[in-house]
Amino acid sequence: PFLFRVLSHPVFVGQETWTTFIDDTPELFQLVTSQNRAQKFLAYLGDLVVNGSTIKGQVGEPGLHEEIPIPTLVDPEDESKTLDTSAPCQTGWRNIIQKEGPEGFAKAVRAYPGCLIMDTTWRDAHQSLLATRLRTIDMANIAKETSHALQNAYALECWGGATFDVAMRFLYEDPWERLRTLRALVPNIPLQALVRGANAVGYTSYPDNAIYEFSARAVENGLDIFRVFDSLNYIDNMRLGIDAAKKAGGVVEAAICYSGDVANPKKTKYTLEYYLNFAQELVDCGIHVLAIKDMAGLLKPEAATILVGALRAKFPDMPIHVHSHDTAGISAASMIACAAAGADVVDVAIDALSGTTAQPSMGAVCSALEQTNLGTGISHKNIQALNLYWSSVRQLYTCFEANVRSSDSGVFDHEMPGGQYTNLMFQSQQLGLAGQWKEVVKSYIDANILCGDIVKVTPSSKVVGDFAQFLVANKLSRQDVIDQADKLDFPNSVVEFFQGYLGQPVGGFPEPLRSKIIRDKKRIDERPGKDMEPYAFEKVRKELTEKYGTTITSTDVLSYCMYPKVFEEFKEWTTKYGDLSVLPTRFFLGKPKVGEEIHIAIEKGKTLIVKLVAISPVNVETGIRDILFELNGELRAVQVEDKN
Ligand code: 3PY
Ligand code: ZN
Repeated sequence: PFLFRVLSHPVFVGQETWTTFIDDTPELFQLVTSQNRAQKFLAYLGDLVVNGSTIKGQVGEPGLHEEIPIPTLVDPEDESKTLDTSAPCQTGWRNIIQKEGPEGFAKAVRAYPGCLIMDTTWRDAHQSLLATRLRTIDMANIAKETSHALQNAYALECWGGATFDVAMRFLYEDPWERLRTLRALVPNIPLQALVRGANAVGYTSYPDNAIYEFSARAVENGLDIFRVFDSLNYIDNMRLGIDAAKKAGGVVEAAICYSGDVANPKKTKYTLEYYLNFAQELVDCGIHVLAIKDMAGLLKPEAATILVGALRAKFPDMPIHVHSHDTAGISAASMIACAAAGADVVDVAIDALSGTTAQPSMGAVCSALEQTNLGTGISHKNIQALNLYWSSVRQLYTCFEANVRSSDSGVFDHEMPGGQYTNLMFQSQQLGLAGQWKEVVKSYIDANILCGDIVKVTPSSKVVGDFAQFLVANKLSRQDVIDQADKLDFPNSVVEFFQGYLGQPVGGFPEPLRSKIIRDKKRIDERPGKDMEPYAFEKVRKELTEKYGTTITSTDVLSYCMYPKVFEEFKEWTTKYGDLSVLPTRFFLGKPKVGEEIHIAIEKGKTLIVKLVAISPVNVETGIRDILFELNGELRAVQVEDKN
């Protein structure tokens, strides 16, 4: 077939045989010597064509192989008219941040008569459903329309959490570039990030100056709102994250991570009183917004009414923003209860990326609130229009679906955060062991009890997850651990947690278990990053510049500071293939077909058109295939080793 296709291609008409035309037309086969950008794209595409995608976590091909049409929006003032979305919308809540600063913004949010929404589609929704694999291009393609449709949104959550790590590690994208891209396309809606307090966007403590530098650069690159949390609700870690975000000029949303059930008198650790006291400590830090971060989706409507009602009464001027997950299937009802109890903002995700372990559906929550006096100011028709786009995107990313198909009220018992639930479920499905999930759940509950019933969210949730897997693998019961704690070889993350490397858990560490687990290792009973040496940004920048050339930016140094190894691999990849973030996802993850055209918008007004022309048979001696492309009408070839 190769011979036939090549020879029937117009350029080759007249060539006699496959074996001579390479010799006769060497200019067509200048193999990957030129290191220009286009050639790097071809190198990637050639590899993809021959060997398939190497993106980690991908199972199979993308489920959609057509271009996704961009929907038309209606004018919310007169829905019979269409809206011009050729340029981003310029008006929205960000104008208030820009004019009146974070305090003015907080006042305006508090004074808003309805309930606002934050859209989590660009961060938590795909982190919870699609292993955080959503690429920048699929957000950017709908960003202008989003700036119009969600003009009245409080914020778009688009950064932080696991997206920073995953963008670099698995998608080979620069997370800072993502922020800049989205900022340019959405000038009017505040952009929000989830930051892990003293852990920023990592899993461990960093030196204080790294947290300050990170926050300052985030604002400089377009971020408006920081949702700061600590995975143990440890106030000393929180103070650092809050102060850094504040000094950077951001809106500081400090989050209470929600565990237990305030409506259940039998749950005595995380009580209403506990939350009110913790909230007071946060408010005393001079925050702008108070968030309730229900990372597992435990907050039932009655508890929501109690908690939000009490916070509202205690802090009448403080905007309250609530976040939940729909794992049990109750979160839309809870968000409506929160709004009724006085919350100013609730989190939702576009319908197609909502539900189960993600946030409740935007269309559902907005429609329900519209029938009350707490309307969100978002047009239902336009939500539907955006959703059309996102239902196609969800299909495109089927290769990262974890197949969590239903609600699971078991979450009220095991309390796994949304993203972790999907992750662990996926792993146990991959292992193919029937009953494995039940084991994981039981051990997760046991591990949490052994840790002292802690707040579970990244990174403390990882400790409990690792501990649970350790229990499953070694067939250990809770009692076994207690009996053998001084001899067992615990996972590193568990030992470090007990040492105090994440901070101090609510109520302290369980003893004597702590002492038995950490033995003679260091014991930390204060903020773990407190005495860390400042990060040597300038020195590192010089070293990286020497290693990679002159293009090391201050944000590169931060990426390296948070994730040194991941950054190095990212640089290696981009040296080889260039910046592939502009490659449409169906050609980043899936093989193009012969004859198919790929449009790559490399910069404004500059599009490369690549067409796969032919794939040669494998050379049995070298194991190499020649892949022939047309690049803007000119033939180019690349050689690829067939690894199959
Ligand atoms: C994260 O830290 O990534 C989270 O989403 C916590 O919920
Ligand atoms: Zn979440």
